[in-house]
Amino acid sequence: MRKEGFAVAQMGPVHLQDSREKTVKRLVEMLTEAQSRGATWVTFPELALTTFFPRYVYDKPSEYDPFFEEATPSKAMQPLFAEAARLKIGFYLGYAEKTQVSGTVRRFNTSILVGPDGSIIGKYRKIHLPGTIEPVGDPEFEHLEKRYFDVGDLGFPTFQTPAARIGMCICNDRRWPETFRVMALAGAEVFMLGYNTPSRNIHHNEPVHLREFHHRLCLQSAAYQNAAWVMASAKCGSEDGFDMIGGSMIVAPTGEIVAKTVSEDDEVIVYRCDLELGAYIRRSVFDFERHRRPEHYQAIVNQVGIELPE
Ligand code: CDT
Repeated sequence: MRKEGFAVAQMGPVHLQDSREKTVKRLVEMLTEAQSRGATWVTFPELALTTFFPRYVYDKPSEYDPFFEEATPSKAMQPLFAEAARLKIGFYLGYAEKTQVSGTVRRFNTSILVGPDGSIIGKYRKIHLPGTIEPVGDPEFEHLEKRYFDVGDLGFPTFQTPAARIGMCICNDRRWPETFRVMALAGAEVFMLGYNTPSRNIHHNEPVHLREFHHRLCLQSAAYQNAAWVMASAKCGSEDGFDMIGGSMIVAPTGEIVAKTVSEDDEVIVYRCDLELGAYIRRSVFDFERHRRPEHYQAIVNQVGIELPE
């Protein structure tokens, strides 16, 4: 057995007026709890330092730049980095990143993986950005990630850590099976992801039980079909009146949910994950080397939309 304690630290709402200082204090408290309960890794949510600002319409960079971090670690993140290094615990953190790429300002919906020694192991920039560039005109359904963020430019990298090979993705990425298969093909044993999922579907009105069902469906199938552990962390509850689903969870490579939050508030769940369980499944039913047939999967990389055969 190769067991390791993993925690998921779910966050309740972060309101527009909440300071970064107050929010990071909440993260530090959960990190401390996770460590005291035996975890060596913690997964925090997407855009964990601020409210989920893509629900609001802003026109000028001067209006939306205050939600972005320009350094890693930024000043706001420093107490979290310091405490994690002191406790020797690694973490995944989602935040809005403003940077320069080839002399041009770029903004990404980003996550970083920080090792138990406080060093940055790796970075991921969200690829499947949901929503629209232009406002739809109804504040209940506004979701403007395509307006504020560039499409991630780092692919789906995986990182070897002392505990396991870890892959990262963010929220809407979990609805796309390609996300997880690409990481699994690069050896990921654990997928970490943070999310902010509005209780209302941005495309159409849908009962909230379906929002939660689709969330579980994606995570459980990703875990099972790729023989990997999934750590999924929500920012949830009502942010200034905008509801988001909770349901943070840890899913085993069998597809079973082994730990799940019950609140829509700050809450830590911990599970001692057996990394050998995934390894066994990858040697049997999902032995990619023996069973995959990529010569029949070409449409997946050659096409974006549906093309009817002649
Ligand atoms: N943050 C984020 O990516 N939210 C999306 C909303 C899409 S609604 C179909 C999500 O997938 O949860």
